[in-house]
Amino acid sequence: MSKPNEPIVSHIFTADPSAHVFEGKIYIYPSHDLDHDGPTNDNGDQYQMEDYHILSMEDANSPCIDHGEALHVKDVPWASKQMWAPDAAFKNNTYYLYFPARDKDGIFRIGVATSASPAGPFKAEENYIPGSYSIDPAVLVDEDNRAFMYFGGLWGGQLEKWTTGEFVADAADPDVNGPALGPLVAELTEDMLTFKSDPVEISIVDEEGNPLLAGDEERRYFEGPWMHKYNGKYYLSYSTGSTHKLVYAIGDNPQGPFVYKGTILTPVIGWTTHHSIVEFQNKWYLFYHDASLSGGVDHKRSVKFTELKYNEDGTIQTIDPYDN
Ligand code: FUB
Repeated sequence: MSKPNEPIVSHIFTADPSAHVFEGKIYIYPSHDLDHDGPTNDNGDQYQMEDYHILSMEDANSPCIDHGEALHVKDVPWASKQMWAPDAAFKNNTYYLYFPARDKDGIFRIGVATSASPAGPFKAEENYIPGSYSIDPAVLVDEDNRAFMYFGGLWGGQLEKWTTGEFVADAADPDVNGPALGPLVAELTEDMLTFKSDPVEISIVDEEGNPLLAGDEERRYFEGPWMHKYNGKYYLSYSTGSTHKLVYAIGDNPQGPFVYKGTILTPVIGWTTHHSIVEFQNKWYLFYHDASLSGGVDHKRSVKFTELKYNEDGTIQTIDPYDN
């Protein structure tokens, strides 16, 4: 049986869960962490994932099923390594798996693969999405059927290397007193396989309308964007990376701007934190990961979930992952 705040599976290490309700069940699209003891660095070389396993749960109390390997890097013609945090979407009677990986030049790009089933297997397109770069795709199919991809991650995710519009391997970090880099958003074409136009940077501002600064590590965007809607508002949530929190900002438009609101999840065991938010059977759930099962090894993580609650004004109640 699945239980809140416990690993939903323990036979493999899983991370970066993107949860969706498809065909009346909860489907979880996680990264599959490899169990290795190689070195760790700020470039994220320890995150050596090679494939994806898709998980599902009939409901929040049911056992979690592993549907097996859904896509392997060897079957992605353009990719070389590091199949990082994926997401999935359903449109045109097709399931789409979006995933970042390094291309043959070592540059992170975002690819797409398709399937008739939410559990896969998925078949990858020949090339990555033209104009895509960096990591952590999250896709919202809005109520009007327009689809948006949110993506981008600092450090190992290379986002700060793209500020000129080209990849600059030795680009300097953003000035700590200047605006922080936001995540990117791109509308997807009707067939869900390409961007309609170039990605644009999302603005995240404080309550006074001032952009969050790059040095504001408690609140600024780092990686792992997620978009959900609640009472007609758009909620952009993300990881603050170096301060290890999941935080959120609210806006009226899927492309922003978004006003910073607060913390969803306080730090978990392990360096990274990454999540998704999904409504299922009239409750809201936060899917997240930590490294407790491996005794705190950053790249051996496990997906967990817990209920997420809103206040009457639409703000989210902060969750302590270890307050059971
Ligand atoms: O899992 C590899 C990377 O670690 C993800 O892409 C990031 O969001 C972080 O969780």
